[in-house]
Amino acid sequence: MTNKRKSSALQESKGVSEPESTNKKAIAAIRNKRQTQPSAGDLVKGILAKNPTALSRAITLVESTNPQHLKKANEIIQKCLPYANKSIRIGITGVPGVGKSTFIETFGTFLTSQGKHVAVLAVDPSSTLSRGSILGDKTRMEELVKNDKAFIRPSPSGSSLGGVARKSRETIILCEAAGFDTILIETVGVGQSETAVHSMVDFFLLLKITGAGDELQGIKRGIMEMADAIVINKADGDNLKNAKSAKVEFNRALHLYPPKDSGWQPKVLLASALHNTGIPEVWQLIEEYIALAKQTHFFEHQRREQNKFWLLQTIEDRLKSDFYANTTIKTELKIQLKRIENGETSPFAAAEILLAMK
Ligand SMILES: Nc1nc2c(ncn2[C@@H]2O[C@H](COP(=O)(O)OP(=O)(O)O)[C@@H](O)[C@H]2O)c(=O)[nH]1
Ligand SMILES: [Mg+2]
Repeated sequence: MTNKRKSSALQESKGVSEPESTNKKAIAAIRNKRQTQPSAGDLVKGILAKNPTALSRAITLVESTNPQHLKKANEIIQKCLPYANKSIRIGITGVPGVGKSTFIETFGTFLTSQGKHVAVLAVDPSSTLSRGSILGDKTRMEELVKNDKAFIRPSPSGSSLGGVARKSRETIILCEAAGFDTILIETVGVGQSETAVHSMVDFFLLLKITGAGDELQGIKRGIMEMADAIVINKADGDNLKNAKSAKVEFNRALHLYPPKDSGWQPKVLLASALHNTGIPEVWQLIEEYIALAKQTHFFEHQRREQNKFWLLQTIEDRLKSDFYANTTIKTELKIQLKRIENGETSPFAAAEILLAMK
């Protein structure tokens, strides 16, 4: 997604990392869309100069399926890495309708008012066709879309969650190199997407709303354990009273879990994304967490562990996609599937045959 109004945005501190003359050339090359493609080096210069077009174009390369584009994307990422990692990455999850997009609009706007530069990404493997929930939700992010200090990118398309998540991870690096110090990643609570997002953020926020009956019902197993904070959204109007009692209930539930590796005790807060209440308190809590995690070095430790995880994940994804893309295997797979249908072979014998093929 490119957004003209946003585009002017990032240029306020252009020329910080590179001499002005080289930047001008690089940016001219980037703008010169119709003719030659800008080189990886030009895009890197543009990103470091906080040029939003360069950032968008590099992200498009990351999201491409063309091997040439991916090669270029890898080169850009490699060059941006030394300038990345200087941000706070926050994951935001919750069931559809809980108010994630509204929350990001209000919270993101608050953060920019504090001088932060906010990049908003989404991990939503279900939105391959619609090009991302954020795009559809732009009405909920009216202010942030126009905001000079914000960059919003919808979910990348991809056939697998692993693919979508890998692209988002690389996009984080590019955003950080472009000077974004706060990364917000929205994820729908479907499939394993929240697990993927949890493994790429420093702080994981679960949004909840109060409903009828047992407040703890309907939470997928494991999500409570991942949360560093639960924000009960829509704590406004007639709902405020219910929200307050839900807070007590969630707090009690959180204490039943074993302590987290970070040593952090997750907290429950009330907020209204729509009426802008409780928002600074959420940021204060995140800052408290980051201070603790940095002091204990858990912060760096977690990022290192996440990098190891993503190395293995990338290998797995690649092996799998290479395997299924192989034409000999494709043909044999059809044959073996047919044989299984006819009861002529076992899944294990068929798998052996396929795995032995190259
Ligand atoms: N009363 C109230 N409504 C809210 C609040 N936050 C979001 N909503 C509404 O809830 C609906 C879903 O919000 P949305 O941000 O799209 O949720 P998402 O699906 O989690 O991204 C919209 O109609 C919002 O206006 C809130 O704090 N209070
Ligand atoms: Mg949304």
